[in-house]
Amino acid sequence: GERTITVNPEDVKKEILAKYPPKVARKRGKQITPVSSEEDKGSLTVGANVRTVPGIITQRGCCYAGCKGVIMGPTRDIINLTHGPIGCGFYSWLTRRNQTRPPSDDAENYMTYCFSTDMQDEDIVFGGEKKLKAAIQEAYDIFKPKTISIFSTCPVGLIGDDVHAVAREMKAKLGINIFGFSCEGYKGVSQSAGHHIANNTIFTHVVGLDDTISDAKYKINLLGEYNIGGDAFIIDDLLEKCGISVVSTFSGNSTIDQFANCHTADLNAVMCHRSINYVADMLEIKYGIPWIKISFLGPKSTAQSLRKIAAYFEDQELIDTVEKVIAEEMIPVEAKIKEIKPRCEGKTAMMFVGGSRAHHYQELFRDLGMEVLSAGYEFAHRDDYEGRHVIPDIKIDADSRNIEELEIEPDETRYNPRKTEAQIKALEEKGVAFKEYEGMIPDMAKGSLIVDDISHHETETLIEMYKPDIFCAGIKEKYAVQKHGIPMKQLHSYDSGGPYAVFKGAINFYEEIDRMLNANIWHYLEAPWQKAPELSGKYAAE
Ligand code: CFM
Ligand code: HCA
Repeated sequence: GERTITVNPEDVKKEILAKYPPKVARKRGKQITPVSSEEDKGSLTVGANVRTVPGIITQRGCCYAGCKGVIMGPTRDIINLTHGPIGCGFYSWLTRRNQTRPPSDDAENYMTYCFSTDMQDEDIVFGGEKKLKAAIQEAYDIFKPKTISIFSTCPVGLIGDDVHAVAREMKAKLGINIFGFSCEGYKGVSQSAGHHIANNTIFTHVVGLDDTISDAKYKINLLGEYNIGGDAFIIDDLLEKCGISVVSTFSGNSTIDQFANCHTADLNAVMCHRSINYVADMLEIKYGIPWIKISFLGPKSTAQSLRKIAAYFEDQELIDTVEKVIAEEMIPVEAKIKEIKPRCEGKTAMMFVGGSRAHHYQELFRDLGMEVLSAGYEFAHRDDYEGRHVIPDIKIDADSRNIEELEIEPDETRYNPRKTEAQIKALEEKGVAFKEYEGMIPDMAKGSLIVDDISHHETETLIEMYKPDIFCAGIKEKYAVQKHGIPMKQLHSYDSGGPYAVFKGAINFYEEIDRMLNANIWHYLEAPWQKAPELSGKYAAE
């Protein structure tokens, strides 16, 4: 449709930066990118994955959240034990809406439990290892789990507790798999560091332990799908309908045995690249399993992803089944768009979420004829904006599972969308594989603004200048945005809604956006001083 945004994104950027001290303005300026013309999009950059300005009120979370909550949280049968004061364990208890479906009532399911060592002053002063051992023993005695994992919180790193030594000792003692994560909250600049630590640890301690190969015909792993609001359930249903088997999902509704067996899949389909690209790369380098980027958000992306998977297997029967399923599933989707689009067309949205959804969800809004005025990630890296992925030129020792070298943070040799054709050719000759991975930039319209690691002040300025019809982010932003009289949809937890993935979920999403945009309540939300500006002085004085 028509993509016309009348606000000048350069003006918005200027207005945002005008309120900052010069040093902060210079730093933030690199992370705020106006899309001023369609032609120049190929040369745009977005500064990302850098330290947040202290005190700026960021959306970001911590390394522990990325490791314990995001990657390991959706696993069902691992006892995830937080080593730290009770707050970290308590506030990460069931706050992410990942779901699970144990095969029977007596199957292991620790999802609803909150395990913590509950460190006290005494443990901080004299060390917490004794308490950690006791907690592991207690969890083992009560639940007899197959696996226990330990998550380090900030004080653990500060006082020097060795969670890995404790894990080794208790593993030998109890004879079950026990491993620790050095995911102290302060590490790195965001949740992103926690994803990397979780990926490396699972690869080191679990992947490859079970070599049983199932006789399913088309075996894939679904990487970076966390079953928020039941998304993974309906993705599984759709894949099953196509005859595609999922060996392991990282990590929605997953079990430890699935991780252990994931290296027997033929293909890795990567949904959220940001959180799980490390596992995808390691599986490719160590086991030769290729990965492709897919997305099951939006009917077009879903269809394209199914076709990509089918094309990989080069099997006409699968290709035909996939086409049949797409044709069938598209009928109610098209009917729903036809019904709802006239009520939403021409309206505008903004989305500031995590490391992939601020891009993936744009398609669902465009289906309704809506334009995205501004978007950004909390903690993604430059490749998630600028695209192109380069497989690292690092080899793994196949026998020892030594992946130490992959601790190296991605740098210019690994991700660099700005490589010249000659540089790409030279790298390809050295055996470095290039992946098709479109970042956010190609989808952003002329006149839009990209903002990485957005702050509260920046959010308010965007709302005032662009006046979006709907705003999408997380729980911390929800009520501040609604006080502007703008409907706010959470794209992390989906509020209480979902699933939104694949064809069926798209229908749910369109209905939800229609309800929110066309609810009358927002028109009543006007403060007295918005009608009569002279009152603002009176209210301020009171
Ligand atoms: Fe990937 Fe996620 Fe996201 Fe993410 Fe997250 Fe999440 Fe998110 Mo919240 S793994 S990057 S760290 S898609 S928890 S399921 S919603 S910020 S955009
Ligand atoms: C996290 C989890 C989170 C938080 C969501 C929110 C999630 O980053 O620790 O702020 O509303 O999706 O649950 O991203």
